[in-house]
Amino acid sequence: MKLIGMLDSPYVRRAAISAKRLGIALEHESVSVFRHFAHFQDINPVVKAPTLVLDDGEVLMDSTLIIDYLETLAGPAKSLMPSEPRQRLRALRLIGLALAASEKSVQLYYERNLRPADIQYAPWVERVEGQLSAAYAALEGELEKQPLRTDGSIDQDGITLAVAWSFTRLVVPDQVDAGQYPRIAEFTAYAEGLEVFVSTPIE
Ligand SMILES: N[C@@H](CCC(=O)N[C@@H](CS)C(=O)NCC(=O)O)C(=O)O
Repeated sequence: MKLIGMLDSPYVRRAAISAKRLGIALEHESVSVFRHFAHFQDINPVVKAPTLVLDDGEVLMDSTLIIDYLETLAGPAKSLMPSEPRQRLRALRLIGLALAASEKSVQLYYERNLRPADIQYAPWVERVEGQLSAAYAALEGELEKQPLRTDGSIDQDGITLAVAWSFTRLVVPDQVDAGQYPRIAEFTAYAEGLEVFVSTPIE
């Protein structure tokens, strides 16, 4: 199976790291949705990163759905998600917030880098900035209530959170002050030191 997309995408990176944690070997092809648009179209006409190309040629997209499929292949014993309902609810909440933070960072990045400055719409930008701050404030509050484990392992909630924070710090660093979100920053520093993260660097 081949994972298509650049590791500077938080979605591609979470899928790649999850595959490693699940013990599933994936080939990786770094194809950019912008610089290699035509080549990406040949693989997946919808041009969404990540795309997973199965050995029989079937094409799957969306990181959460790709991870769902990889989880199914790996089996429940290797799952990165808790099965106990309360713990699962919390993991899902963290993942939802971290995915929203990723999405809002992507939107701000596209707004700043793709849309010409003279047609940028300030109220939209302010709205997205507020949503991004709200997502990280909620995540910081969740970590204050209950820290994520830092015992050398990492599950889906931690992967998605750390990948989101590293991405936001890379593409819109002015939006997030590490001092304002110390628990997120500290957890991400832990995650980025793990072998699965080190071997899956942001490109
Ligand atoms: N919900 C999707 C979001 C994927 C996504 O938006 N990826 C971006 C790259 S970071 C992309 O494909 N952008 C190209 C486009 O949407 O045209 C996921 O989790 O995979």
